[in-house]
Amino acid sequence: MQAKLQELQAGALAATAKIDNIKSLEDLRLKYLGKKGELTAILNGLGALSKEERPLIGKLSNEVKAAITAALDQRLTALENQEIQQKLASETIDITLPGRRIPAGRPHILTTTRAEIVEIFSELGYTVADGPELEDDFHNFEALNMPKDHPARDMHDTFYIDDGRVLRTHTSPVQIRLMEKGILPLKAIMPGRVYRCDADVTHSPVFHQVEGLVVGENITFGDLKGTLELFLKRMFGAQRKVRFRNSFFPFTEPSAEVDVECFVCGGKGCALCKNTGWIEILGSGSVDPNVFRAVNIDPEKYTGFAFGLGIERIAMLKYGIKDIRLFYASDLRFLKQF
Ligand code: 2NL
Repeated sequence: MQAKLQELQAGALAATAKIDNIKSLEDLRLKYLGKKGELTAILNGLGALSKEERPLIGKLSNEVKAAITAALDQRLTALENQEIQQKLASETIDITLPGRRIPAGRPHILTTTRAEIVEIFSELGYTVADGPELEDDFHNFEALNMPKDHPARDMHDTFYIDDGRVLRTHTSPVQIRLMEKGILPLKAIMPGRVYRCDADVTHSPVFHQVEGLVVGENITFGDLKGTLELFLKRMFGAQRKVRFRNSFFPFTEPSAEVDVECFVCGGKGCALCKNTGWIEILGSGSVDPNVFRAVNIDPEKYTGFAFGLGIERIAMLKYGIKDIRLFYASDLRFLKQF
């Protein structure tokens, strides 16, 4: 029995030394120390030994068990370390690899164009106002000298809401609301989103306008001309020629449309300016006395001027953009150019 135990220990230690992976080591542990293991069988059989033999073999069996357990544990630690070393060697991180660039966003070209317009008028002392996009008939039309049957309403391609309200067709209703507050004199611009039921390469059902309004005592058409000339030269360059051309709007009298020298041909005549050499850029005029009456401002005491321009139109002319839908298509190839 003694010899058998010593042989078992020698065999176990030799086998342990040869094991080269954790799985096989576990199998080996079961072979000797598991429930049905060889040493376990001997330990279970101690009861059958004689009284003299039992303590001796019992003691020796425990020593053998301790020796095998120690050898297995030691081998396990060695194999685990080896595994970690292999992992470290094969899974190194190459810290010299350049990082992935995070693409930087930028303001939309319409945002930049609006900001440029707002900046110029802010420097001239204008405040910036805004108001609702869902408007009532009074603020969008009636107060602007366009009664129910007025032919100019047709030109606005209005989106009507069931309850009689409309999606504002221009930012003028913001100016009406401002005048209703009755704080005079006033000098303000209203940038904002407007809606018209019309769509082609130069018209979008949703687009953006900036309108301006100045009301005070002794405000003249000369003030309008000086202000808009200064604005257009700041916006398009001091060299660019500007002209005022007689026009009509229901809410201004007299009215003028303002043209600038063609961006493509510089005045010689081309397809863009239809051979006129001029590009229409905004509408303007002296506030019609009927508009003042609608908001309880005395037209005998106060005068004023107003103007309106389309932000998309300005950006299209300035940057040669041929299709208005490009502004809203979120195509990075387009947006990245600005
Ligand atoms: C255009 C023309 C214009 C106005 C807008 C206005 C507002 C009030 C009173 C008088 Cl409250 N006028 N706005 C005046 C003239 C022209 O816009 O072609 N816009 C794109």
